[in-house]
Amino acid sequence: MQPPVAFPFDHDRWVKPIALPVGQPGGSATAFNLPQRMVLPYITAPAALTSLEIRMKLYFFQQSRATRIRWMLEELGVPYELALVDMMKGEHKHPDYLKVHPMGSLPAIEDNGVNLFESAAILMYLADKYPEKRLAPAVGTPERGEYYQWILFAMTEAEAPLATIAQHTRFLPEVERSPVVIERSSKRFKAVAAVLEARMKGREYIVGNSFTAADVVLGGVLFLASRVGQLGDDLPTLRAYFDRLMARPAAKKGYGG
Ligand SMILES: N[C@@H](CCC(=O)N[C@@H](CS)C(=O)NCC(=O)O)C(=O)O
Repeated sequence: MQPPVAFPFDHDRWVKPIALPVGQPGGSATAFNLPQRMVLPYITAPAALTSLEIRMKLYFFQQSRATRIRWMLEELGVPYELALVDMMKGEHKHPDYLKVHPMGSLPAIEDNGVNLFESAAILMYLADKYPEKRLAPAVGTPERGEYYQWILFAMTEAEAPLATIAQHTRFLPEVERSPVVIERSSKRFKAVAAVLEARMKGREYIVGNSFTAADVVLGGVLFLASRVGQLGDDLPTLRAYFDRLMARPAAKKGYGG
């Protein structure tokens, strides 16, 4: 493990290094708006890599969808650095971060000059970028069609009501919360979850016979479902699938920090 390097700036305010064993993918945690020259010395990467070879920056906050991207990067074994955006302090609305993500949302990545946001888009991009890892079915195959189908189903049909429930149970001011909206969204999610429960019966993965980025997308959505109390005992197959996904070392890294 590399020891942190002392810097001539307010270390506690801006930099929270995440120590990673040498030889493991992963990288430093730095504030998003630090000049690059200050960021590079923090990188803890496989011994064979120099810091200059790390090109993947993930804008990260532990309680956000950025965890799914970290999970994916860990699955891929791609070296990366974390640029911490403290949402509790409102750093995601900082003008510097708005240049990265025009909505001021997480996650976003910078990959060797390519700036991307939208978690599912990032996951699909990463799966395609490293075809040798086989985390996406080949283009033009039936499995590829199903891959798109389940990713979009997860993001639009499943995550939308869950995000609404999260807003009305956690994030909105009390006066703006609506039990009616929560009830309606919960009903909608139940219908969606029933489809997923039926799909997963007798299956290990959501698409084909192997783990793909679609499992990361769905795993991330089910993580949200579990957090807002929507992954109940009435969904035993889905819960077992979720548990299997969360037991993966890469997922533990993404969600455990
Ligand atoms: N559809 C987007 C949703 C992004 C999103 O809403 N992220 C949350 C954190 S998980 C956020 O940044 N919320 C604060 C905001 O958008 O102002 C994605 O999947 O990337």
